[in-house]
Amino acid sequence: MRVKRYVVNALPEALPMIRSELGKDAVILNTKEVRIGGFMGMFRKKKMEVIAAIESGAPAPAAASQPRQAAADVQRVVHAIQESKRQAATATAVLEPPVVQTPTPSIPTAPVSQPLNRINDDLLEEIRHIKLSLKQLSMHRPEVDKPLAIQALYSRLVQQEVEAELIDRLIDAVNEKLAGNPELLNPQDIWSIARGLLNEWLAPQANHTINHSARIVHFVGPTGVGKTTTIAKLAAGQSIKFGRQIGLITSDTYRIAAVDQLRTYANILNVPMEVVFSPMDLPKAYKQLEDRELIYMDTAGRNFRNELHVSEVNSLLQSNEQSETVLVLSLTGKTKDMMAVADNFVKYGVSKVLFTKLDETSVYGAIFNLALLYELKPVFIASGQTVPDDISPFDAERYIDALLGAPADE
Ligand SMILES: Nc1nc2c(ncn2[C@@H]2O[C@H](COP(=O)(O)OP(=O)(O)O)[C@@H](O)[C@H]2O)c(=O)[nH]1
Ligand SMILES: [Mg+2]
Repeated sequence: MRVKRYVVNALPEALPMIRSELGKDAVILNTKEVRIGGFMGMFRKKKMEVIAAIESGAPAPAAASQPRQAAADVQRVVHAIQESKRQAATATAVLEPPVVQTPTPSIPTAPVSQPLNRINDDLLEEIRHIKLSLKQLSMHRPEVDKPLAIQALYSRLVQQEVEAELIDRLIDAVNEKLAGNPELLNPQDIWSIARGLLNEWLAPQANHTINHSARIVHFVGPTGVGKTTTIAKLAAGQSIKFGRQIGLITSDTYRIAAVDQLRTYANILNVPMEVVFSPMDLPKAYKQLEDRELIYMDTAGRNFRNELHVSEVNSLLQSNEQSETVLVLSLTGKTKDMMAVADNFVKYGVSKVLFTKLDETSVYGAIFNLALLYELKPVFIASGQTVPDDISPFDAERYIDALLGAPADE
């Protein structure tokens, strides 16, 4: 058996070295973090030590690898993983009984210094590591055989946190369009094809606003996303610009400050405000505000990834009149969390979403993800703390431009 030690910054770096020096059947026996260099024990660099081995007599490594062989690399490592997995299973005889008794040349015999179980544990741990690295590798280099402009588009969308399935769908659609026009391979053309497709896909969810016929509009969403501030912005806009008779209700009685916050805006705007502590208080509040044309209702932010909280807030949203519920989400939130919250509210028939804090991020994928995957219609985008100015209706074309950014340099 040939054993070699590699010291690298991260495991994926070692894979091509191992492959080219020990061949495709090499296996990783161990990895550990080491610190090297430095001065008097300071400034030492964190590195990873990788021990790889190949059984003597295994096929020699292939000739020097081509520069653009990431896909082939991936294939080989997957093969190595499968072999290692099979070995681990066969050696422990726990996962499945050995079927083939003849030893495969790719699998190293256990070094005498380590007990077999420990090696198997290490191997399994390693496999987990490699799988993760491969996933990351394939996330970032998925289109190795594709033109650079397509790769750049892919990277842009990954960086914008567009969901993987939507990226794949878009890249396929762009490629389909290109099949008839292979000369359109420069970034400008690719970007404009992508822009066209994204606009087309977003169109059913674009150009919507809060229902004009809704007299009561509820705002729901996680804590701190900007519900109260948004209500103040919209109420100010409606009453100052359009002279509409607005009324406010808050059910956010978890925090005294939350009631005071909305009351401050109500006082500034000179509009009446009612506080409700439970669904039973609602009829009285509506009665008090019966002369109002439009009522905005603020609610308490909760952990709405928990469906129980969603059903709880939903019980507050009942009314006999035309009403609508707007889910408020902050663009600074994590896409996965937003999707979990959206999923819960969509079940209760919510179809409008309002995004806040555009000014605090340069990652916009969440809007597209929620529109395409949950059919949520973005109605407004808030982009700052100033009441009433920092809010505007959602503009799909501007949004897609921001999402795609400028075409990559050629
Ligand atoms: N940067 C930025 N901050 C915002 C925006 N909307 C609200 N905020 C701020 O976010 C914080 C929480 O807002 P608030 O309305 O109390 O959130 P709520 O808990 O959902 O009612 C406050 O400091 C707001 O000023 C926005 O669009 N951009
Ligand atoms: Mg609030």
